[in-house]
Amino acid sequence: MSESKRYQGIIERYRDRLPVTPATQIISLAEGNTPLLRLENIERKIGHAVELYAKVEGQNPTGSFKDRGMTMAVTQAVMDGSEAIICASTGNTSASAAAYAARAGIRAFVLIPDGKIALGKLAQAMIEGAYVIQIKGNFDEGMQLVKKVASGSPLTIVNSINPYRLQGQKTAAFEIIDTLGRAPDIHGIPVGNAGNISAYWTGYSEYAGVSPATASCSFCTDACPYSEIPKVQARPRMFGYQAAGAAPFVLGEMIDDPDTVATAIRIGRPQSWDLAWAAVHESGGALASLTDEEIIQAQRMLADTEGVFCEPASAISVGGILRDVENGNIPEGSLIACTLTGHGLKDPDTAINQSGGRVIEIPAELDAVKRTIFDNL
Ligand code: AN7
Repeated sequence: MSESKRYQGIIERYRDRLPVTPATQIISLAEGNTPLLRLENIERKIGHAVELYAKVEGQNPTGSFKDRGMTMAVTQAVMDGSEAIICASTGNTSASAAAYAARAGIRAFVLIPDGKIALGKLAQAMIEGAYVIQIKGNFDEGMQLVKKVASGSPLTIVNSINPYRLQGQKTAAFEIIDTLGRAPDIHGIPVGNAGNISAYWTGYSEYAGVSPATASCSFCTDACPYSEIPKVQARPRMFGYQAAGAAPFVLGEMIDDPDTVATAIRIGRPQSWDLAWAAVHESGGALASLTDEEIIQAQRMLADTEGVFCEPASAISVGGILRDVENGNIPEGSLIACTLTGHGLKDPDTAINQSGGRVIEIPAELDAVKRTIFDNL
């Protein structure tokens, strides 16, 4: 097969918009090129005239959007001669870092919070040969430790504070525009460490030919400079959603003990604080929180209405958007894209516990099978 026809990942596809040269040795697992699925059943069900799409990022090589950033960060780390990468992670970053380190033939050290990591993610990091370090603490504590240990060392941090991560992740916005032929009116996205919302905003801004703000906006107030910047039509309004127990943006301040069923976004001290505020304010968007119950309900609805199984942290985008459509914050006629950040199989425990579906146990006899089926037909 001709190499030029084989899909080779986001760096190859968007190399003119990424920090690479012809000499760059790309470390890729053919990430990106994920489906933009129209959620037709949900559209019909809600009875509002909106066009709703999901960018299904669970279909990336390690099952989350992190792969877009990781291909870029690990490619750069190897070009810089780094022999090891390190990250703190609620799970997906560790799975992705481990995979790309394996692909590159370098070491990965991952710090994960005690207990609160979904089983699938742990399995990935372990089988992919990472040094999995479980700390008696949460993600935010892990992040601080990573920064300290990496400082002045040959380790490359591959959390989203590494600017190459956001460069890779911005390609999801490119793909959405390339698929739709235009930018959506609204983009809904989960917010944890806040790298992804910032990356999407960069991507949308680049395609619209404008630079996103880089100045700091440390707090959401009426006097915020970003609220004065005119909205560029070719960019969507960014709607970010957090879990109610881990919603520093909604509270307007960092928090110490985040907690939520959506363990991926159990983060109280987001690293991309200023960039995320800038994205929301520049775009005329909003930040809101959903309860664990609303999150699980959205996860279940996506699965049993559309057949799309995403993890709880991902479902928050669709749950939040539908609530904002319902309460009029999002106008009728809007074209909306939501990012479903990670695959549902990452967290089988939560799916089974919350599914509400029952496994029916019967004897291995024809009569019993018949009765069970025909009673429920
Ligand atoms: C499924 O893996 O932070 O706001 O360490 O796994 O860019 O942090 C994961 C974050 C949303 C939030 N959805 O994205 C990690 C980690 C899923 C995630 C987010 C994460 P950011």
